[in-house]
Parts: sequence; C-alpha cells; structure tokens
Amino acid sequence: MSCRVRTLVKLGSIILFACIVSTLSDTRLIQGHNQNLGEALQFLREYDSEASGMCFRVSSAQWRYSTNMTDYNKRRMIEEQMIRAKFEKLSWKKAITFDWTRLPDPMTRRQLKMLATNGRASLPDEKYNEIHHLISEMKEMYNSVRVCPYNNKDNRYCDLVLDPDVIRLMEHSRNPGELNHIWKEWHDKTGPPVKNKFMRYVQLANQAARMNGFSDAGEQMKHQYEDDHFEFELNETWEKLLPLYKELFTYVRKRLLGKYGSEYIREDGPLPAHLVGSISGQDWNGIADLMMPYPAVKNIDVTDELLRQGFTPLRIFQMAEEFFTSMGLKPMPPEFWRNSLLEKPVDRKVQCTASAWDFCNRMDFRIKECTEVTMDDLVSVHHEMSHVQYYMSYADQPYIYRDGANPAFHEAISNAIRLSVFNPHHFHRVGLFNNNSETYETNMNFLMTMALNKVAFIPYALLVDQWRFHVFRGGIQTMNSAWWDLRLRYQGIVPPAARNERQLDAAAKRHVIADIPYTRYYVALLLEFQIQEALCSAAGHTGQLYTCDIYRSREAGRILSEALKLGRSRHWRDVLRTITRGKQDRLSADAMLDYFQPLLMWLRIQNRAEKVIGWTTHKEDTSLFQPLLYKSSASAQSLYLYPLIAVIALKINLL
Ligand code: X8Z
Ligand code: ZN
Repeated sequence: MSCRVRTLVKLGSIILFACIVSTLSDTRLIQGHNQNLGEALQFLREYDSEASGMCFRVSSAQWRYSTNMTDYNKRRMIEEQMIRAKFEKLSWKKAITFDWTRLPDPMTRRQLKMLATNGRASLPDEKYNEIHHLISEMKEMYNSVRVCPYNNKDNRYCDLVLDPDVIRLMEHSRNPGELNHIWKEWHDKTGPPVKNKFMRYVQLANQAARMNGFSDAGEQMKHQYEDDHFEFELNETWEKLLPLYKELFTYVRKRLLGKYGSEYIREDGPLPAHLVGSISGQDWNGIADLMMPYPAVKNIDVTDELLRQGFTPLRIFQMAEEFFTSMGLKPMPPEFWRNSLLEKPVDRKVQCTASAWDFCNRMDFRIKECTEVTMDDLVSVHHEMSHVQYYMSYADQPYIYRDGANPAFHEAISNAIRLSVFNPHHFHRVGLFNNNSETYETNMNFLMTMALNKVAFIPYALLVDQWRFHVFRGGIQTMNSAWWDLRLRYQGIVPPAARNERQLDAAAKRHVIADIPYTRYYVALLLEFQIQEALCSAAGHTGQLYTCDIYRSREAGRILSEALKLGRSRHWRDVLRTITRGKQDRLSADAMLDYFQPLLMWLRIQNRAEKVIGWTTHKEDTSLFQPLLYKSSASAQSLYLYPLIAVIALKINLL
C-alpha cells in the first residue's frame, strides 16, 4: 500500500500512525520467499496469457447458455467454470511463492498482491469445492422459489416467480393484505431453507480469509478498496446524506399514511416493509404514482415519441453509439454488431436481464438485451454501452487490470452516463421531447422520480454489507435480529409481522446468498454524482446539476477516456483525481446533495407541519424482531447465555 510522505509531514503523527498500520496490514498478508523479479515477471506474463484465454472460454460458455438456456449448454458452462476455478487455485499457489512486498517494481508488486489476496484459493481443495458448490446450491434454491397467490387457501397454484410476478405485485398492488401475504411468502420461502447452508458458507469464507491474512471474510471484502480507513468515508458520507433521506422518508410516510391510514403506519414511526413498492424495500419506484409532487402534470416519458418516429432496437443501439462518438469516444467494433443480442429471440429460451460482456480477447465485446422500444430500454442501452466503452478503453492493460478502478467504478461510470441521458434536456437535444412542456412542476416530478430510486436506496446500499460484516465477525446467532436492527436504524423500515431467528430475511436478497458484495452499490451511488459533476464542469455546464447533459462534449469525452483506460492499474483515488482534474480523491456526498438540492427545498416546505422529520422508535417496533431472550425483562444473564442457547437450539433444530 502506498504511503504519501508529503501528507505525513504536513499532518503529523495521526497520519503517520495510520500509514504504519496500513504498511503492517500488507505484511500480514500471505507471501513467500522468492524475491527474483525476473521470475515474477515471467510468471505474470504466463498468467496474463492463460487467464485471458480462460476468460474467453468461460465467457463464451456463459454467453452460449444465457442466450440459449439448454441443459447441455448449462453443463458445458459449469465444466468451463470448474476448469477456471482450478486454474485460479494454481495461480494463487504460484503467486504466494513470491515475497511480493519486497519486489522493487511497483506494478509487479501490485499484480502479485491482487493475485495473492483475492479469492478463496487458500482453502484446501475439498473446502474450496465445497464453498463453490454451496453458493451455486443457494442460488438454485433462490431461483426455484415459488410463491402462493393471495387468497389461495388450497395452495393449488403456488407458481408466482420473483421476476416478474412478485416484483409486479409489490409495485402495483395497493391491497395491504395482499402485500403482506406476498412479502411474508417470499421471505419465509427464501430464508429458512438456506439458513444452514449459509452458516456453513460463512464459516468457509472466514477460513479462506484468515488463511489469506485477514481477520475475517468481511475484512477481505473491504480490502478491495485498498484503504484501511475506507469505512470512515462510508460513515462520513452517510451522515451528510441522512438529512436528505429523512426529508424524503417523512414525505413518503405522510403520503402512505394518507393512503393506508394509522392502522398501518404511525405518524412519527417507521415504514412497514410491505408498503414501499419493492420486495426488498431498497428503492421506492413502485409507489411513485402515490408520491408525485404534482400528480396532474404528466411525467416525462418519450416512449410514445420513439414509437411515433419508428424506432427499432437497432436504432436505439445506434443512437447510444452516437452518444459516445459525439464525445470523441470509440464506436462499437464490427464484432459487437455481429455478435450482440439486441432483441429477444422467439425460437429459444434466453436469460433476458440486460448485461454487457467482455470476452477478454481485446476485440469481442457484446451486449445482451431483450430490447423493446421504450424510454427505459433506451436509457438502459446507454448504460450497458458505457460498460462496453470501459472494456474497450482498458483492453490494452494486462488481464488483471482489465476491471473497474474499484468494485464500484464500472457501475458508477455507467450510471453517470445515464444521468445525462435520462434527462429532459438530453431528450430535447436528440429530438424526442419538446422542452416547451418543461415547467417547475415537471422538474419536481422528475427529481422525485430520481429520489425514489437513488435517495431511497442510500441506507439500504450501506446496510446490506454492514450486516454481512457483522455476521462474518461472528454474529451468526443473531443474524435475523441484526438484520432488522440495521434496517430500522438506517432505513427506518420494520417488518410487517414478527420475525425470529428461524428466519433469515437477508437471504430474500439474491446478492446475499450469491456471495455478491453490496458496498459497491453505495460507493457507486456517490461516485456516480461525483463523476457527473466533474464531467459537467469539463463540458462547461452551468445551471442545476440535474439538467446537465455531456452529449457532444469533447472535453468530457477526453477526460473520461483518460480515466477509463487506466482500468485497475492504479489506485481508484488516482483515477478519481484524473476525472475531477485533481480536485477530489475521496468519496463525497456533496455532488449528490447538489443534484437534489431543489427537491430538498421543496420537501422541507411539504414537511413543515410534521412533528418528526425521520422516525422515532418505540418498543412496538423493536419487539417485532428482537431475539426471544431480549424481550421484556431480559436479564443480563440471559443475554449473556443467548448465543450459547442459540447454538444448542440450532443443533437440535429448535430455532
Ligand atoms: O444488482 C444490480 C444490477 C446488476 S449490477 C442489476 N443492482 C443492485 C440490486 O439490484 O440490488 C443495481 C442496483 C443495486
Ligand atoms: Zn451496469
């Protein structure tokens, strides 16, 4: 880890201490004795070529399966993934023979460190296979969950799937009984069946992390941000965003209270999870119709105009390509147009979630999207193509650096581009929207739509991994109460019914059981606005940040391309410095606050008469999820004994 001596001298002993700690934390990581630079370079050359080839084979097999979901293609994909897992293990074994902290070349050090510290290859073969197997089993179980419809007493047609059935019901039903039922069904069917597997996964992930020199798997996940003090920035930015979140929350509660009444919501209390428009409660887009500041004013939607102008999926992709070339970035290569899947095929089953693909051979990049001619898909094609721009920009880097600057960067860049595209000014410039219809009211409606998506998401994006870190640190006996404790503390959300430790409500979120870290979404959310602000300033934008569109700005394109081509070869703080022309190297809430400033003003006026901005927590809220022995007169002794009792109870399947 680098240590900036000039800062040390200026800021004195506190920073000096911090620096020694981070240097120490590198030496505690696993490493061998070989200090021969020539051998290290030779190993990295071989690794680069083999890993690129392996990536091509796995991506090709994954692509074949995702675009033609047959059993045969699935088997082939799993076979390739297993070959890659073996290769990763061998590469790790070789990488840790080097005494990489002592090698003189910083780039060699960086690459070896990445190889030695990421992943779980440190586990013995049996356990390495076991954890992979556990994760895929949990994903299979999650995908096979089927939910019974409301008022279906004989359980005959329990065939509702998450996407689209559960998602749609949570968005569109306004019947609290039905919402409660679906919410409970989903949580009761996703959590308890995977609980034992999840606990074993935690144990194995921790073992792998410890063998890599970390105290637990949470510490290993945080290490991806290459900064021992990164958590401080997470908390600092959250505190700055909290007032904005509370204003939105208060306004949403008032409207929900008006809709459902005090039987469901206390006027100063938290929100029940089943009434916020999504099964996870992570965003509140689903209840946008109840929340519009000016419901009589039509919201921006260019779908009709796209249809009127005869757009096709192909034309949407060409329009997205022109967005990037207008800024001086590269067009999509011929392989992209030849191999991408732009529309849903009629002759086979495909996995329709939009995604962007890098085949790791420096020329084959693709998008898979079952595009329809709608505003949403127009925006999402721009988002996916931003990922491809990133892939193309860092294609000349060694394989290990062909990635976002940190785990959040890819999504942050694509979402920053989306801010320019999903924007009345941009739609006007590309001939899809008549900006005569833009008024104060349409702008507030627009910002509310964005806030229900982005502002509502802030605490959830942070708390998922706060929970995971707690579990990895040893909080396995109180997993469910810890989950709800965090959801109440950060989001002000409570379950619609009592929960206990038999359940595992965090497992209702796919990322938890699929072993996908979540801090990246919090970081991406903030970076997205920081990047947009920086590119807008380069583009010479004046006026409100939410009206900025970097389309046709060569200067914004130049800066973007300079940052993207670095991939992961440099610390993300250096990449952020490149994008912001030296102004920023920390995570900051300021740009996001600036973007939503006009809405914050409006919300403050709406909430003037509210007694509580945010929520108060009563016993009736916490008693919904506290572990059995916490309830009422829990003595110090019973609290102390609880973990022990829970372990015994789990063993005999009582909990
Ligand atoms: O998982 C995703 C993307 C893929 S990176 C669809 N997201 C998170 C989620 O759905 O929970 C995007 C927003 C957060
Ligand atoms: Zn994306």
